Amino acid sequence: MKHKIYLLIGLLLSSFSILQAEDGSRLWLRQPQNAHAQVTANKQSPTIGLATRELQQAWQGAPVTLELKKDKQLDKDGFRIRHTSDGLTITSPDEIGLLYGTYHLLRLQALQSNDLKTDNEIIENPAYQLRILNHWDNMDRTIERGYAGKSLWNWDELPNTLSDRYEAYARANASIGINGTVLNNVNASPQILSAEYLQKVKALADVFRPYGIRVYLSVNFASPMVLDSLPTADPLDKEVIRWWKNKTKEIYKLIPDFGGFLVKANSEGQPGPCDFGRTHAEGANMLADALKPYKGIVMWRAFVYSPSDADRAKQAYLEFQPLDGQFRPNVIVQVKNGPVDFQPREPYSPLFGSMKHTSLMAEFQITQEYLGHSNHIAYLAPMWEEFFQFVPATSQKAIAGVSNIGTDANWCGHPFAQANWYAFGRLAWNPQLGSDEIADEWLKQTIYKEGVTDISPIHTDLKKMMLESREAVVDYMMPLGLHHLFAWGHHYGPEPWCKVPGARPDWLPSYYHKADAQGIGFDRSSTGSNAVAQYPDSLARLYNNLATCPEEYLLWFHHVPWRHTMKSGRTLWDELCRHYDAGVQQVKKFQKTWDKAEAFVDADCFKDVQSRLKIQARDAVWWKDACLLYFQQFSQMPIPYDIERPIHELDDLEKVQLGISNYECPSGELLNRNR
Ligand code: BDP
Repeated sequence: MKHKIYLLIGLLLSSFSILQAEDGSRLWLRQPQNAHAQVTANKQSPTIGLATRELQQAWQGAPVTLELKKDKQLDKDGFRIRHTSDGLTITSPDEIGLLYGTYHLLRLQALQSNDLKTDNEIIENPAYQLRILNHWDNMDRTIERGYAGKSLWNWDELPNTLSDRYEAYARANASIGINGTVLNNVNASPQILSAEYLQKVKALADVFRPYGIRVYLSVNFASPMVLDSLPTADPLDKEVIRWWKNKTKEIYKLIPDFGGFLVKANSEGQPGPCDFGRTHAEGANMLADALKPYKGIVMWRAFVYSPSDADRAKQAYLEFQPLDGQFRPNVIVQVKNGPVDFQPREPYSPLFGSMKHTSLMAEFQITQEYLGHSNHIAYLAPMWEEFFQFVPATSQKAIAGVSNIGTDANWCGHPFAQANWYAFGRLAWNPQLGSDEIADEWLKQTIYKEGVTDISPIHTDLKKMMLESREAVVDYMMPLGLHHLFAWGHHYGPEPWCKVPGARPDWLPSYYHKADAQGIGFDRSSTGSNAVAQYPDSLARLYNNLATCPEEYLLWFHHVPWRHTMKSGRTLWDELCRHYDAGVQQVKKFQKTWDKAEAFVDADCFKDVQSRLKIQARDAVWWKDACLLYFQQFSQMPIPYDIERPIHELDDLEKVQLGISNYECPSGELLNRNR
């Protein structure tokens, strides 16, 4: 009898854990934890202990040996997995490499990969040494451009209370090779450097350390003035230099492996060295000197643009390129992937390749500020892959992604948004991995419910949906090189007409689309702002010529007549209409694909994605109608008769007001979701 009760309790508990387990909180780490693998290691340490435990609990195969050993073919984080007479051996020169090797092995197991079956050795080294998440988390736990709940960091409770989520966060990151985290927003509060907060930061760093995650902080350049009332923050001032040296010392005393500082200076109202007549290099170098004794680094952002006459797309280059060669070796200039601002599609930033004597790193945005927040499916690996075609990983040692993580049970809001966190980590490790392969990995590890053995009826379609999703967003929001048509402030819906009295012109969509009776697009050719000249000659020529400019960048580089003949033989106007409509039709197709997935995924996840796709489908129509009806006032041309007609009045769309925490979508419905 007693046994039966235990059995019943056991069953209840296990079914409860299955129920619990399918809320997305386990991310891509859902392997059963009931294995009893035999694991030995030639050294003990907290990190090797983690690797051992992961394998013991989840590895279903032969005994594993963890071998810490120098190996000419392996970088610090690299690893080798080889078959031996008594099982498998994972080798790495560093204990963190053993943990990465462990997660790699477990991933191959989850994917039932053939790599495991062969006797081949696996050798992996990361492409980038520093693979960093940037959190835009504020001290009050709001997240700038965050759509998945509050900040994970509970500053009020730290350092005494440590949420379980901190370790889960570190583990998830380590499992995909991420090895750094900038805890706070680039629009940084000086308070983060106060003695009180540094204790809290230390507590997080202690949790993350065994997982190989180093902590970095965004710093406010005026911190010495705000925290200690210094009269200036001039980087050449002796007191200021001393202040930063002391502050850095204080940090390293608490956190000996602290990574360094991330700085947004003289950008969008943030203080910086230019306030004191100094250059970005002088500002960055002062901090770099303070960090150097501890091997810390400065990541100095090149996201700068001022309300000047110069085309905004040219400004980062104009300001930073002349400083090439002036930065200390431990400064890395952090450049957004495109020259404007994380748009659904941008050409790459011409700063890459033009600063031969400066370390640069790319900044991607994982959070979908400009791609439908956590309401839209937009798998971003194809966008990053596009970037790597122009900017190979070999040219840099670091890469950053602006995180999309928050307190939501599934971490990222939209269940598919997790795939972007995953893809960022995997690409930072190996940019050669295709979007397809990464989508395949993520889907198989994450999305199918337990007990589903045959995914073949749906897997290819789901993968296709992911792979096509970013292009669909481009199509229904901003095709053919259009950019920044977003509504003021929240960057969610369309507002190509937006006028705000007294606003900076470069904060208004008309600055970017320049629609008029003749045509549409920003002339950045040699007859216009000449931004093309910032690119290497061959590309500059390609982009400069209307006839050769790739159509996906056409309206980025050219102001094009409405009746211009496109490659398809259609007019620009017709082509534009077709792109918008294609985007809408794609989302409707995604809805059909997803509905077919019902039997294969958890019921709540199914409903969640289904309802977000409804929002996305409505939003896509809203975008299409808003942009086409607005631009039609200039083109004066009919929307091709074979495509779906608008269902909105332009007047009504112009009245849509989007609030911060909820918004009324054009159907009149009040949506309130992760805004
Ligand atoms: C823009 C965001 C803004 C950020 C800024 C930045 O709208 O919230 O502060 O970038 O990267 O995309 O500094």
